Amino acid sequence: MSPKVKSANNGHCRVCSARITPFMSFGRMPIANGFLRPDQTENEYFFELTPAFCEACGMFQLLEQPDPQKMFHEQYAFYSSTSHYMQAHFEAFAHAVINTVFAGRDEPFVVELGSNDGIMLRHFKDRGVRHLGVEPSANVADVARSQGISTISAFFDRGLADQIAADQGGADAILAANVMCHIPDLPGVAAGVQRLLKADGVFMFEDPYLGDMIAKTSYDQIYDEHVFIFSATSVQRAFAPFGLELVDVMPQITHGGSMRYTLAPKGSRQVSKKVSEQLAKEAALGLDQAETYLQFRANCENSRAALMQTLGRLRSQQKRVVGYGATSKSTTVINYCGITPEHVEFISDTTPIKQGRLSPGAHIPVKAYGEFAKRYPDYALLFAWNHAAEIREKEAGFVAAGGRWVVYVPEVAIVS
Ligand code: JHZ
Ligand code: ZN
Repeated sequence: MSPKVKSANNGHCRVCSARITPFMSFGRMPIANGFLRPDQTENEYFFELTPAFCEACGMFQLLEQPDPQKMFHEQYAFYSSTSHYMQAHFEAFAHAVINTVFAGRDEPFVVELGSNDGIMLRHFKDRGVRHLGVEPSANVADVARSQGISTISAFFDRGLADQIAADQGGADAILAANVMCHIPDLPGVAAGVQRLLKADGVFMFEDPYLGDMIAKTSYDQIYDEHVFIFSATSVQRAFAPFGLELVDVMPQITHGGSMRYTLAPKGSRQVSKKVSEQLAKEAALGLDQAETYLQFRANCENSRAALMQTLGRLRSQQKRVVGYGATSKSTTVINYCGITPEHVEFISDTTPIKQGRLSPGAHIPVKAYGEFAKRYPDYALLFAWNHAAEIREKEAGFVAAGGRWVVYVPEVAIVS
């Protein structure tokens, strides 16, 4: 293991402190969103990506995670608003909160953790709702501020919760999307939420769901930023010591299968029967069994072998293969499988900050979308598979021109 990174409490669960051991290693990994300028390749940072499952509390987590400042900073490469579908998704999330949680409340106050470029908070702002975004990555926070969305650049913890509560009062709702699974000190955030939430407030967050990842072998959800992959079981147990009860769960199709969790101060709301149903489903899926993760490991190895066999064959046939979407997830796939610029000529991505850079670890060039459209390749390797519906609709012309997609979730296949 790299000496530069700390393991989780020296081999103990980040939530319950029980001893944990990794069930596999994805090997040496760079920062998933660490797209490099050509002059930065020499000092690239690596760590060992090792997932572990805590048999005591059921939390799926990384043993090692790089320092947060290495991942979230003034050059953070992921802007939430790059997908039209995600824009619609967060508009619907905001309206659901306004129409249900906030119905009948006087001047409700909403706080979003990890508010990125304001993709969700803008809908509260537009409706005149008092809001505050907490976003440590300064560049994306600036985009939100420039649109009039109140945002502070900080990491959320108990101390910040005290400060917000003192300055602005308690929150009617605390929201987080694709954020909670990024924060290693989950108990610290839970303490902050407990402090900031009003007695009748709700805490709602959504993240990629462990059940989907296991069912689809979508191991690319595992990368430096995702220190946890949650289940209803692990969420319920992690927040209970902070007086927060899991009162509802709602599956989402976003990010290849996510779950929205609603928590509230214990006893303040009725617990939906969907919670017990989900817990029973998870037990039936074996999400609390160590053997499930050994099978997952075998599935990852098989997926890797099948993908490299396909890419190797296309390479020997001298086909042009281009990656579609320089996702964070692709960093795990590329580096775990051993994909090189020999297999994939470049990766097309619409995010300006990623263009002209090299992919983390394997140094595959990232180019603007125009390069893809200008001269279609024979095959496009769909790294942004979670946006498949949106992308395949948009790229009907690529398929009509004879192009084919290489996909690897849930299985490696070539599709049109
Ligand atoms: P996308 C990020 O993961 C990072 P990523 C983060 N850690 C997280 O948890 C999840 O989001 C929520 C491009 N693209 O959404 C844009 C096109 O080029 O799968 C993006 O760079 N053309 C916070 O990075 C990337 O693909 C398109 O048509 O895995 C998509 O990244 C579309 C739709 C996207 O998230
Ligand atoms: Zn634990």
